[in-house]
Amino acid sequence: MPAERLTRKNAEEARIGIVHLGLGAFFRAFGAPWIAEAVRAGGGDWDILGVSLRSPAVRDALKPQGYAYTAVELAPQGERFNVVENVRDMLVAPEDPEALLAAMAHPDVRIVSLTITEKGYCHNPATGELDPKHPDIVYDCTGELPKSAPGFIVRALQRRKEVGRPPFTVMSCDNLPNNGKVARGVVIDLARLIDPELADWIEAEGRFPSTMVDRIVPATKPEDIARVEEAVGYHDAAPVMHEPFRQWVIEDEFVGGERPDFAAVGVQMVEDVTPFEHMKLRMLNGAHSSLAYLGYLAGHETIADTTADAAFAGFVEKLWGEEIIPALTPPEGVDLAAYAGMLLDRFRNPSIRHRTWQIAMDGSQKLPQRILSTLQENLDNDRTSPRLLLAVSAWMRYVAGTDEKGAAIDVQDPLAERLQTLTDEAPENGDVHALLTVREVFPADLAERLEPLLQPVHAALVAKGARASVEALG
Ligand code: CS2
Repeated sequence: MPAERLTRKNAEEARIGIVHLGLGAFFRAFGAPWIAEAVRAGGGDWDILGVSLRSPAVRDALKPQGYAYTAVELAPQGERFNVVENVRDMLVAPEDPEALLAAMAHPDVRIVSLTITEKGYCHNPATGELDPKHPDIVYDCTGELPKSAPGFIVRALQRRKEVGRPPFTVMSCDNLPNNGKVARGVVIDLARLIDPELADWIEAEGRFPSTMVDRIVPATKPEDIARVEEAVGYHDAAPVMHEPFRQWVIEDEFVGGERPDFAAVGVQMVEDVTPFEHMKLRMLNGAHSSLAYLGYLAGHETIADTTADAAFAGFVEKLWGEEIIPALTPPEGVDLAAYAGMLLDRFRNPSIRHRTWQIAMDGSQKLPQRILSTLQENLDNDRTSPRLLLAVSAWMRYVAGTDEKGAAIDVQDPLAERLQTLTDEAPENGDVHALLTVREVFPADLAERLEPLLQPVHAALVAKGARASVEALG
Protein backbone atom coordinates (compact mmCIF):
# COMPACT_ATOMS: atom_id res chain seq x y z
CA MET A 1 0.00 0.00 0.00
CA PRO A 2 1.43 3.42 -0.87
CA ALA A 3 2.19 5.60 2.15
CA GLU A 4 -0.27 8.38 3.04
CA ARG A 5 0.73 11.88 2.10
CA LEU A 6 2.02 14.35 4.67
CA THR A 7 -0.63 16.91 5.70
CA ARG A 8 -0.60 20.06 7.81
CA LYS A 9 -1.59 19.30 11.41
CA ASN A 10 -0.85 22.58 13.10
CA ALA A 11 -4.16 24.01 14.30
CA GLU A 12 -2.79 27.15 15.97
CA GLU A 13 -1.88 29.33 13.07
CA ALA A 14 -0.43 32.79 13.26
CA ARG A 15 -1.30 35.43 10.69
CA ILE A 16 0.99 35.92 7.74
CA GLY A 17 3.63 38.48 8.73
CA ILE A 18 6.34 37.57 6.23
CA VAL A 19 6.26 37.33 2.45
CA HIS A 20 9.27 35.37 1.29
CA LEU A 21 10.36 35.86 -2.33
CA GLY A 22 12.21 32.85 -3.76
CA LEU A 23 10.96 30.01 -1.57
CA GLY A 24 13.43 27.32 -2.59
CA ALA A 25 15.17 24.55 -0.69
CA PHE A 26 17.56 26.89 1.13
CA PHE A 27 14.96 29.02 2.89
CA ARG A 28 12.75 26.00 3.60
CA ALA A 29 15.71 24.28 5.31
CA PHE A 30 17.01 27.38 7.08
CA GLY A 31 14.84 30.47 7.54
CA ALA A 32 11.36 28.95 7.83
CA PRO A 33 12.19 26.39 10.56
CA TRP A 34 14.27 28.97 12.45
CA ILE A 35 11.43 31.51 12.32
CA ALA A 36 9.05 28.80 13.58
CA GLU A 37 11.35 28.32 16.58
CA ALA A 38 11.48 32.07 17.19
CA VAL A 39 7.67 32.20 17.21
CA ARG A 40 7.48 29.25 19.60
CA ALA A 41 9.89 31.12 21.89
CA GLY A 42 8.60 34.66 21.61
CA GLY A 43 5.17 34.55 19.92
CA GLY A 44 3.89 36.92 17.24
CA ASP A 45 2.12 36.68 13.90
CA TRP A 46 4.92 35.58 11.66
CA ASP A 47 3.61 32.84 9.43
CA ILE A 48 5.04 32.90 5.92
CA LEU A 49 3.60 33.38 2.46
CA GLY A 50 6.09 31.73 0.10
CA VAL A 51 6.58 33.06 -3.41
CA SER A 52 8.09 31.50 -6.49
CA LEU A 53 9.20 34.12 -8.96
CA ARG A 54 9.20 31.66 -11.85
CA SER A 55 8.45 27.97 -11.66
CA PRO A 56 5.28 26.51 -10.10
CA ALA A 57 7.10 23.25 -9.15
CA VAL A 58 7.48 23.86 -5.40
CA ARG A 59 3.93 25.21 -5.04
CA ASP A 60 2.51 22.26 -6.98
CA ALA A 61 4.38 19.78 -4.77
CA LEU A 62 3.51 21.48 -1.48
CA LYS A 63 -0.09 22.57 -2.02
CA PRO A 64 -1.68 19.09 -1.68
CA GLN A 65 0.07 18.71 1.69
CA GLY A 66 -1.06 22.12 3.01
CA TYR A 67 2.50 23.47 2.47
CA ALA A 68 3.85 21.34 5.33
CA TYR A 69 7.13 19.58 4.56
CA THR A 70 9.92 17.64 6.18
CA ALA A 71 13.36 19.13 6.84
CA VAL A 72 15.88 16.32 7.09
CA GLU A 73 19.04 16.92 9.09
CA LEU A 74 21.91 14.90 7.67
CA ALA A 75 24.53 14.30 10.35
CA PRO A 76 27.37 11.81 9.79
CA GLN A 77 25.86 9.72 12.63
CA GLY A 78 22.30 9.63 11.22
CA GLU A 79 19.21 11.55 10.11
CA ARG A 80 16.60 13.60 12.01
CA PHE A 81 13.22 14.61 10.64
CA ASN A 82 11.43 17.86 11.47
CA VAL A 83 8.02 18.75 10.02
CA VAL A 84 7.86 22.48 9.22
CA GLU A 85 4.38 24.03 9.24
CA ASN A 86 4.73 27.79 9.15
CA VAL A 87 4.56 28.25 5.38
CA ARG A 88 0.85 28.93 5.12
CA ASP A 89 0.37 29.55 1.44
CA MET A 90 2.29 29.99 -1.78
CA LEU A 91 1.97 32.18 -4.85
CA VAL A 92 3.66 31.85 -8.21
CA ALA A 93 4.36 35.46 -9.21
CA PRO A 94 3.85 35.25 -13.01
CA GLU A 95 0.51 33.43 -12.54
CA ASP A 96 -1.01 36.19 -10.43
CA PRO A 97 1.20 39.25 -9.94
CA GLU A 98 -1.81 41.25 -8.67
CA ALA A 99 -2.40 38.78 -5.82
CA LEU A 100 1.25 39.03 -4.86
CA LEU A 101 1.22 42.83 -4.79
CA ALA A 102 -1.96 42.79 -2.70
CA ALA A 103 -0.36 40.34 -0.27
CA MET A 104 2.79 42.45 0.06
CA ALA A 105 0.72 45.58 0.67
CA HIS A 106 -1.37 43.88 3.42
CA PRO A 107 -1.07 45.56 6.84
CA ASP A 108 -0.18 42.28 8.62
CA VAL A 109 2.94 41.91 6.48
CA ARG A 110 5.90 43.59 8.10
CA ILE A 111 8.82 41.75 6.50
CA VAL A 112 9.57 40.80 2.91
CA SER A 113 12.51 38.41 2.97
CA LEU A 114 14.51 37.34 -0.06
CA THR A 115 16.44 34.36 -1.35
CA ILE A 116 16.29 35.25 -5.02
CA THR A 117 19.95 34.33 -5.75
CA GLU A 118 22.55 36.76 -6.98
CA LYS A 119 20.93 37.24 -10.39
CA GLY A 120 17.54 38.13 -8.87
CA TYR A 121 18.81 41.58 -7.91
CA CYS A 122 19.12 42.59 -11.59
CA HIS A 123 22.35 44.32 -10.71
CA ASN A 124 25.85 44.48 -12.10
CA PRO A 125 27.74 41.92 -9.96
CA ALA A 126 31.03 43.81 -10.24
CA THR A 127 29.60 47.15 -9.00
CA GLY A 128 26.53 46.06 -6.99
CA GLU A 129 24.35 48.65 -8.79
CA LEU A 130 21.00 48.21 -10.53
CA ASP A 131 21.35 47.40 -14.22
CA PRO A 132 18.80 49.79 -15.77
CA LYS A 133 19.07 47.90 -19.08
CA HIS A 134 18.12 44.54 -17.58
CA PRO A 135 15.07 43.44 -19.63
CA ASP A 136 12.92 42.82 -16.50
CA ILE A 137 13.83 46.24 -15.11
CA VAL A 138 13.01 47.93 -18.43
CA TYR A 139 9.67 46.10 -18.35
CA ASP A 140 9.01 46.99 -14.70
CA CYS A 141 9.35 50.69 -15.52
CA THR A 142 6.46 50.52 -18.00
CA GLY A 143 3.73 50.48 -15.35
CA GLU A 144 2.61 46.92 -16.15
CA LEU A 145 2.38 44.47 -13.24
CA PRO A 146 6.00 43.67 -12.34
CA LYS A 147 8.22 40.72 -13.19
CA SER A 148 11.39 41.23 -11.15
CA ALA A 149 11.84 41.04 -7.39
CA PRO A 150 12.89 44.71 -7.17
CA GLY A 151 9.82 45.53 -9.29
CA PHE A 152 7.42 43.78 -6.88
CA ILE A 153 9.05 45.43 -3.88
CA VAL A 154 8.86 48.93 -5.38
CA ARG A 155 5.25 48.59 -6.56
CA ALA A 156 4.13 47.08 -3.23
CA LEU A 157 5.85 49.89 -1.33
CA GLN A 158 4.14 52.38 -3.64
CA ARG A 159 0.74 50.92 -2.66
CA ARG A 160 1.62 51.14 1.03
CA LYS A 161 2.74 54.74 0.70
CA GLU A 162 -0.47 55.65 -1.14
CA VAL A 163 -2.65 54.41 1.76
CA GLY A 164 -0.37 55.84 4.47
CA ARG A 165 0.89 52.45 5.65
CA PRO A 166 4.49 52.04 6.85
CA PRO A 167 6.85 50.15 4.55
CA PHE A 168 7.79 46.54 5.25
CA THR A 169 11.36 45.68 6.14
CA VAL A 170 13.24 44.11 3.22
CA MET A 171 15.47 41.34 4.60
CA SER A 172 17.86 39.91 2.02
CA CYS A 173 19.16 36.42 2.82
CA ASP A 174 21.28 35.99 -0.30
CA ASN A 175 25.00 35.30 -0.44
CA LEU A 176 26.01 38.81 -1.44
CA PRO A 177 28.31 41.16 0.43
CA ASN A 178 26.25 43.91 2.09
CA ASN A 179 23.14 42.18 0.82
CA GLY A 180 20.93 44.73 2.59
CA LYS A 181 22.75 47.63 0.95
CA VAL A 182 22.53 45.97 -2.46
CA ALA A 183 18.79 45.37 -1.97
CA ARG A 184 18.30 48.96 -0.79
CA GLY A 185 20.31 50.29 -3.74
CA VAL A 186 18.40 48.42 -6.43
CA VAL A 187 15.01 49.19 -4.86
CA ILE A 188 15.70 52.91 -4.47
CA ASP A 189 17.27 53.18 -7.94
CA LEU A 190 14.28 51.48 -9.54
CA ALA A 191 11.85 53.60 -7.50
CA ARG A 192 13.67 56.71 -8.70
CA LEU A 193 13.12 55.67 -12.33
CA ILE A 194 9.39 55.24 -11.58
CA ASP A 195 8.58 58.03 -9.11
CA PRO A 196 11.27 60.17 -7.39
CA GLU A 197 8.99 60.99 -4.45
CA LEU A 198 8.50 57.30 -3.77
CA ALA A 199 12.27 56.86 -3.86
CA ASP A 200 12.68 59.63 -1.24
CA TRP A 201 10.06 58.01 0.99
CA ILE A 202 11.76 54.60 0.78
CA GLU A 203 15.11 56.22 1.46
CA ALA A 204 13.75 57.85 4.60
CA GLU A 205 11.36 55.19 5.94
CA GLY A 206 12.58 51.86 4.50
CA ARG A 207 14.79 49.42 6.38
CA PHE A 208 17.08 46.91 4.68
CA PRO A 209 19.08 44.96 7.27
CA SER A 210 22.04 43.02 5.93
CA THR A 211 22.25 39.39 7.01
CA MET A 212 24.70 36.53 6.87
CA VAL A 213 23.09 33.14 6.32
CA ASP A 214 24.84 29.81 6.47
CA ARG A 215 23.64 26.24 6.10
CA ILE A 216 24.61 23.75 3.41
CA VAL A 217 21.46 22.57 1.61
CA PRO A 218 22.08 20.24 -1.33
CA ALA A 219 19.28 19.90 -3.87
CA THR A 220 16.75 17.16 -3.02
CA LYS A 221 17.12 14.14 -5.29
CA PRO A 222 14.37 11.66 -6.24
CA GLU A 223 16.07 8.96 -4.14
CA ASP A 224 15.89 11.29 -1.09
CA ILE A 225 12.09 11.41 -1.44
CA ALA A 226 11.90 7.62 -1.44
CA ARG A 227 14.31 7.33 1.50
CA VAL A 228 12.36 9.85 3.60
CA GLU A 229 9.11 8.00 2.88
CA GLU A 230 10.64 4.75 4.07
CA ALA A 231 11.99 6.35 7.25
CA VAL A 232 8.93 8.40 8.31
CA GLY A 233 6.09 6.30 6.87
CA TYR A 234 4.35 9.11 4.94
CA HIS A 235 4.88 10.50 1.46
CA ASP A 236 6.37 14.01 1.26
CA ALA A 237 6.65 15.26 -2.33
CA ALA A 238 9.19 17.97 -1.44
CA PRO A 239 11.35 17.33 1.63
CA VAL A 240 14.54 19.37 2.06
CA MET A 241 17.97 18.08 3.11
CA HIS A 242 20.42 20.02 5.26
CA GLU A 243 23.51 19.75 7.40
CA PRO A 244 23.23 20.17 11.22
CA PHE A 245 25.21 23.44 11.23
CA ARG A 246 23.48 26.79 10.90
CA GLN A 247 24.40 30.41 11.50
CA TRP A 248 22.30 33.52 11.00
CA VAL A 249 23.61 37.00 11.73
CA ILE A 250 21.19 39.91 11.24
CA GLU A 251 21.53 43.67 11.57
CA ASP A 252 18.86 44.77 14.00
CA GLU A 253 17.26 47.38 11.73
CA PHE A 254 13.54 46.66 11.28
CA VAL A 255 10.71 49.09 10.57
CA GLY A 256 9.17 49.85 13.98
CA GLY A 257 11.41 47.16 15.54
CA GLU A 258 8.88 44.59 14.26
CA ARG A 259 10.40 41.12 13.91
CA PRO A 260 10.23 37.60 15.31
CA ASP A 261 12.18 37.06 18.53
CA PHE A 262 15.30 35.94 16.70
CA ALA A 263 17.69 36.55 19.59
CA ALA A 264 15.77 34.06 21.78
CA VAL A 265 16.74 31.19 19.48
CA GLY A 266 20.40 31.80 18.78
CA VAL A 267 20.28 34.19 15.84
CA GLN A 268 23.07 36.77 16.30
CA MET A 269 21.63 40.31 16.21
CA VAL A 270 24.43 42.78 15.45
CA GLU A 271 24.99 46.37 14.40
CA ASP A 272 27.24 45.56 11.45
CA VAL A 273 27.21 42.25 9.67
CA THR A 274 30.19 43.04 7.37
CA PRO A 275 32.94 41.04 9.14
CA PHE A 276 30.66 37.98 9.32
CA GLU A 277 29.68 38.31 5.66
CA HIS A 278 33.27 38.63 4.52
CA MET A 279 34.33 35.64 6.56
CA LYS A 280 31.54 33.43 5.29
CA LEU A 281 31.48 34.53 1.65
CA ARG A 282 35.22 34.41 1.18
CA MET A 283 36.01 31.35 3.30
CA LEU A 284 33.00 29.08 2.81
CA ASN A 285 31.64 30.19 -0.53
CA GLY A 286 35.07 31.08 -1.95
CA ALA A 287 36.35 27.60 -1.13
CA HIS A 288 33.08 26.03 -2.32
CA SER A 289 33.35 27.66 -5.75
CA SER A 290 37.08 26.87 -6.04
CA LEU A 291 36.45 23.22 -5.17
CA ALA A 292 33.40 23.11 -7.45
CA TYR A 293 35.27 24.11 -10.65
CA LEU A 294 38.48 22.26 -9.89
CA GLY A 295 36.69 19.23 -8.43
CA TYR A 296 34.28 19.01 -11.37
CA LEU A 297 37.17 19.15 -13.87
CA ALA A 298 38.99 16.46 -11.88
CA GLY A 299 35.93 14.21 -12.16
CA HIS A 300 34.57 14.57 -8.60
CA GLU A 301 30.79 14.58 -8.27
CA THR A 302 30.35 16.15 -4.84
CA ILE A 303 32.18 18.40 -2.39
CA ALA A 304 32.48 15.45 0.03
CA ASP A 305 34.17 13.38 -2.72
CA THR A 306 36.42 16.31 -3.64
CA THR A 307 37.60 16.91 -0.06
CA ALA A 308 38.03 13.17 0.53
CA ASP A 309 40.79 13.47 -2.10
CA ALA A 310 43.91 14.33 -0.06
CA ALA A 311 45.30 16.62 -2.76
CA PHE A 312 42.17 18.78 -2.59
CA ALA A 313 42.04 18.77 1.22
CA GLY A 314 45.64 20.02 1.36
CA PHE A 315 44.86 22.58 -1.33
CA VAL A 316 41.84 24.05 0.42
CA GLU A 317 43.62 24.25 3.79
CA LYS A 318 46.40 26.30 2.20
CA LEU A 319 43.87 28.36 0.25
CA TRP A 320 42.33 29.41 3.58
CA GLY A 321 45.55 29.72 5.57
CA GLU A 322 47.79 31.43 3.04
CA GLU A 323 45.46 33.35 0.76
CA ILE A 324 42.05 34.08 2.30
CA ILE A 325 42.63 34.51 6.06
CA PRO A 326 45.47 37.05 5.59
CA ALA A 327 42.99 39.33 3.78
CA LEU A 328 40.25 39.12 6.46
CA THR A 329 39.46 41.01 9.64
CA PRO A 330 37.78 38.42 11.88
CA PRO A 331 34.51 39.20 13.64
CA GLU A 332 35.12 39.87 17.33
CA GLY A 333 36.02 36.72 19.23
CA VAL A 334 36.24 34.48 16.14
CA ASP A 335 39.34 32.38 15.46
CA LEU A 336 39.54 32.07 11.67
CA ALA A 337 41.86 29.05 11.74
CA ALA A 338 39.31 27.21 13.90
CA TYR A 339 36.53 28.38 11.54
CA ALA A 340 38.49 26.89 8.61
CA GLY A 341 38.85 23.58 10.48
CA MET A 342 35.10 23.50 11.04
CA LEU A 343 34.46 24.25 7.36
CA LEU A 344 36.59 21.32 6.28
CA ASP A 345 34.63 19.01 8.60
CA ARG A 346 31.37 20.34 7.15
CA PHE A 347 32.59 19.86 3.58
CA ARG A 348 33.67 16.30 4.41
CA ASN A 349 30.29 15.28 5.85
CA PRO A 350 29.67 12.16 3.74
CA SER A 351 25.87 12.36 4.22
CA ILE A 352 25.77 15.64 2.25
CA ARG A 353 25.77 14.85 -1.48
CA HIS A 354 26.31 18.44 -2.63
CA ARG A 355 27.16 18.32 -6.31
CA THR A 356 30.09 20.30 -7.67
CA TRP A 357 27.90 21.01 -10.70
CA GLN A 358 25.23 22.61 -8.48
CA ILE A 359 27.72 24.98 -6.82
CA ALA A 360 29.36 25.73 -10.19
CA MET A 361 26.10 27.34 -11.40
CA ASP A 362 25.93 31.12 -11.93
CA GLY A 363 29.69 31.59 -11.54
CA SER A 364 29.61 34.97 -13.30
CA GLN A 365 27.42 36.22 -10.45
CA LYS A 366 29.44 34.56 -7.70
CA LEU A 367 33.10 35.05 -8.61
CA PRO A 368 33.41 38.78 -7.71
CA GLN A 369 32.43 38.49 -4.06
CA ARG A 370 33.67 34.96 -3.43
CA ILE A 371 37.11 35.00 -5.08
CA LEU A 372 37.98 38.22 -6.88
CA SER A 373 37.60 40.53 -3.87
CA THR A 374 40.23 38.51 -1.97
CA LEU A 375 42.44 38.33 -5.04
CA GLN A 376 42.23 42.09 -5.47
CA GLU A 377 43.18 42.73 -1.83
CA ASN A 378 46.11 40.34 -2.07
CA LEU A 379 47.32 42.12 -5.20
CA ASP A 380 47.03 45.49 -3.45
CA ASN A 381 49.11 44.17 -0.57
CA ASP A 382 51.73 42.32 -2.62
CA ARG A 383 50.57 38.89 -1.44
CA THR A 384 50.57 36.06 -3.98
CA SER A 385 47.41 34.02 -4.62
CA PRO A 386 48.34 30.95 -6.68
CA ARG A 387 45.30 28.96 -5.55
CA LEU A 388 42.79 31.74 -6.15
CA LEU A 389 44.28 32.25 -9.60
CA LEU A 390 43.92 28.54 -10.27
CA ALA A 391 40.27 28.73 -9.19
CA VAL A 392 39.59 31.60 -11.63
CA SER A 393 41.36 29.66 -14.35
CA ALA A 394 39.24 26.57 -13.56
CA TRP A 395 36.09 28.71 -13.91
CA MET A 396 37.37 29.82 -17.32
CA ARG A 397 38.00 26.24 -18.35
CA TYR A 398 34.57 25.24 -17.05
CA VAL A 399 32.58 27.93 -18.87
CA ALA A 400 34.41 27.15 -22.10
CA GLY A 401 32.11 24.13 -21.94
CA THR A 402 34.28 21.03 -22.48
CA ASP A 403 35.66 18.85 -19.69
CA GLU A 404 39.08 17.20 -19.53
CA LYS A 405 37.79 14.09 -21.29
CA GLY A 406 36.31 16.14 -24.13
CA ALA A 407 32.68 15.82 -22.96
CA ALA A 408 30.31 18.80 -23.00
CA ILE A 409 29.63 20.56 -19.67
CA ASP A 410 26.07 21.69 -18.91
CA VAL A 411 27.01 25.28 -17.96
CA GLN A 412 24.21 27.07 -16.09
CA ASP A 413 24.80 30.79 -15.94
CA PRO A 414 22.84 33.89 -16.97
CA LEU A 415 25.83 34.79 -19.16
CA ALA A 416 26.43 31.22 -20.43
CA GLU A 417 25.77 31.97 -24.08
CA ARG A 418 28.02 35.00 -24.14
CA LEU A 419 30.81 33.17 -22.33
CA GLN A 420 30.51 30.30 -24.79
CA THR A 421 30.68 32.60 -27.81
CA LEU A 422 33.68 34.46 -26.38
CA THR A 423 35.65 31.24 -25.90
CA ASP A 424 34.48 29.71 -29.18
CA GLU A 425 35.66 32.76 -31.09
CA ALA A 426 38.91 33.21 -29.16
CA PRO A 427 42.10 32.24 -30.99
CA GLU A 428 44.20 29.35 -29.67
CA ASN A 429 45.22 30.10 -26.03
CA GLY A 430 42.98 33.15 -26.13
CA ASP A 431 40.29 32.16 -23.58
CA VAL A 432 41.84 34.07 -20.68
CA HIS A 433 42.05 37.30 -22.65
CA ALA A 434 38.54 36.87 -24.06
CA LEU A 435 36.88 36.13 -20.70
CA LEU A 436 38.68 38.97 -18.94
CA THR A 437 36.69 41.37 -21.14
CA VAL A 438 33.45 40.46 -19.33
CA ARG A 439 33.07 43.67 -17.33
CA GLU A 440 30.25 42.38 -15.12
CA VAL A 441 32.83 40.03 -13.63
CA PHE A 442 36.21 41.71 -14.10
CA PRO A 443 36.47 45.53 -13.84
CA ALA A 444 39.01 46.84 -16.41
CA ASP A 445 41.83 47.58 -13.98
CA LEU A 446 41.56 44.17 -12.30
CA ALA A 447 41.46 42.43 -15.69
CA GLU A 448 44.63 44.19 -16.71
CA ARG A 449 46.45 43.13 -13.56
CA LEU A 450 45.16 39.57 -13.74
CA GLU A 451 45.98 38.78 -17.35
CA PRO A 452 49.76 38.23 -17.06
CA LEU A 453 49.23 36.22 -13.86
CA LEU A 454 46.44 34.06 -15.24
CA GLN A 455 47.97 33.22 -18.63
CA PRO A 456 50.67 30.80 -17.33
CA VAL A 457 48.34 29.32 -14.69
CA HIS A 458 45.73 28.61 -17.35
CA ALA A 459 48.23 27.14 -19.80
CA ALA A 460 49.43 24.77 -17.05
CA LEU A 461 45.87 23.85 -16.06
CA VAL A 462 45.01 22.97 -19.64
CA ALA A 463 48.25 21.02 -20.10
CA LYS A 464 48.33 19.12 -16.79
CA GLY A 465 44.68 18.89 -15.81
CA ALA A 466 42.94 20.06 -12.63
CA ARG A 467 43.98 17.32 -10.26
CA ALA A 468 47.72 17.60 -10.97
CA SER A 469 47.49 21.41 -10.74
CA VAL A 470 45.78 21.13 -7.35
CA GLU A 471 48.26 18.55 -6.14
CA ALA A 472 51.15 20.83 -7.03
CA LEU A 473 49.72 23.49 -4.67
CA GLY A 474 48.42 21.18 -1.91
C1 CS2 B 1 26.99 27.22 -2.33
C2 CS2 B 1 26.07 27.80 -1.26
O1 CS2 B 1 25.62 26.71 -4.19
C3 CS2 B 1 26.50 27.46 -3.74
O2 CS2 B 1 26.98 28.34 -4.43
O3 CS2 B 1 28.27 27.74 -2.16
O4 CS2 B 1 24.74 27.54 -1.53
C4 CS2 B 1 26.44 27.31 0.16
O5 CS2 B 1 26.17 25.95 0.31
C5 CS2 B 1 25.71 28.09 1.23
O6 CS2 B 1 25.98 29.44 1.05
C6 CS2 B 1 26.12 27.63 2.62
O7 CS2 B 1 25.62 28.51 3.56
